[in-house]
Amino acid sequence: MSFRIISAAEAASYVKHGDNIGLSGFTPAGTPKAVTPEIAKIAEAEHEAGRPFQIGIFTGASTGDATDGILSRIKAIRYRAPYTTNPDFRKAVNNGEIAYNDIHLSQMAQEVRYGFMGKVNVAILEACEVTPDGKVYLTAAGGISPTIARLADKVIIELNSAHSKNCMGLHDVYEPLDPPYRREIPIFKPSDRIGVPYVQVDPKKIIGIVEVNKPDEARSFTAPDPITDKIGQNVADFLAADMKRGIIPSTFLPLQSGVGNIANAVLGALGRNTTIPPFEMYTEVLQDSVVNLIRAGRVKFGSTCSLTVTNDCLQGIYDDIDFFRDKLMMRPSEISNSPEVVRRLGIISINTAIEADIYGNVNSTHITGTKMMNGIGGSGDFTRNAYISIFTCPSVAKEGKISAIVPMVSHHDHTEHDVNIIVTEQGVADLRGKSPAERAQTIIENCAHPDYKNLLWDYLKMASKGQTAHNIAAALGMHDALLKKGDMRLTDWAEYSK
Ligand code: 0RQ
Repeated sequence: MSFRIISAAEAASYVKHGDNIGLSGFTPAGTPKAVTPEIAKIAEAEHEAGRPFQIGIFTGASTGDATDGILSRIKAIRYRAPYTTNPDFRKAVNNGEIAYNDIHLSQMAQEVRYGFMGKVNVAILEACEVTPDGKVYLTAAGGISPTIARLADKVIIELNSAHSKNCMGLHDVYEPLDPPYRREIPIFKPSDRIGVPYVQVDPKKIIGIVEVNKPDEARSFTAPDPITDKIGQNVADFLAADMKRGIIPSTFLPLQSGVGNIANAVLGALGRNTTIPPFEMYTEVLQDSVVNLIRAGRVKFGSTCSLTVTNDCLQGIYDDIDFFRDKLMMRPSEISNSPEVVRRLGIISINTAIEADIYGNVNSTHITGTKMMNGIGGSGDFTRNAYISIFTCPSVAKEGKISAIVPMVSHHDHTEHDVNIIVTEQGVADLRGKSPAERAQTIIENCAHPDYKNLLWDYLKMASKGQTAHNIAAALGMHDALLKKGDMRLTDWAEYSK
């Protein structure tokens, strides 16, 4: 079957008000970029004509400005799941304009299959190659593509020549059956290949191919600063010490690491610490630092959902594909983030907290309990199932006005039952095997910023005893001080003991 070449505008015309669109990609990597701005133009015209036009978006993780940015600015998004990082989308969510369902990334494909979010009307997949019998070779991410391609009524392919055809073969596409027929996912080491290198789409559903030449909307990283460097160093030293005392096997264990500047700095530090042997990654996003470590022989293999790298770095992989082909693999998010596989492989997970409380509960998503930052991403998939779960963050934010260590988190993403280690630039709190009282001592002593230590010790003194000591009236007092006085250092516990 030969497919029609259509314009992005024609492709967009198949998307109707009230539809749900499914997108390939995971982070801006591999996300379609040509059709969504055309959908935005239709929405704008419809709004000007006084007619409603809003859609739902199902995707792997965050997208770029060409999707979440453009569509949220013109109020064309009714519903979206999961993770996103776009500042305009964030504003719209926090203004109550978009129904945002922030779920674990491993669950996205299966919740779409289970029918929790409604129908997929149109799937848009970015590809580097399509064969006449409907084999779609994805670009820089696995995401939820196999599921949306199978469930959608119509499929649009963005054939993007900015991605080299050398990407063919880097994917391992596997979609589990749903219960009661689900079997084990047969991955026993990060490099195990269990599927096929393409997404099979029913050719009859492909309404056309949009030819595109647009690089991924990749974000660049700020260079590590002394704080992120120190956090990275602390993580590397901690892991090296755990290996020395036999908790981590001498062959080491596969690592997962989240996105962002801290994650990039942590990986850099791990690479430099040569007491840690060359290791493997079983992760959801792979950033530039890991690609450099593969080149340096410090990372032996990277299983990931996406190549969330800068465009130069991606081009470097494509140019050097003979070197990278047996060292990299991309998987759909329900496999890269599978709790079953994470538990089996004994992953060491490293994710980022917005704040942690003195007992080890972690908030990764909400500012002062109400405003969405990005979302939970895959951090929960890995944390609860990890061999060792680590959270990192600077001990203070916003020039010291905010402490990342608080008496009680203002929103819960990861509970004290799941969090093993907290690392700030101040030090490392090892919570394993400890009671809540012991955890509080360790976290305040090792992780809190000196400006906040006494405030936290004083909180503990005024807390009523129990398995988990708290003063319920004062537990969010530091957040209250931030909201009322603009600085957590101005917290006055006396206000709560009246
Ligand atoms: O604000 O942007 O105005 O400077 O949050 O913080 O320190 O630059 O760190 O870029 O790694 O982001 C948790 C948001 C951290 C991110 C979070 C402010 C701070 C700054 C960014 P500015 P940093 P990062 C991977 C797996 C989700 C969970 C996860 C994230 C901005 O890492 O979304 O790891 N993680 N998922 O000033 C107010 C606080 C704050 C604060 C930081 N306590 N109060 N503002 N900030 N702490 C994702 C995937 O699965 C794909």
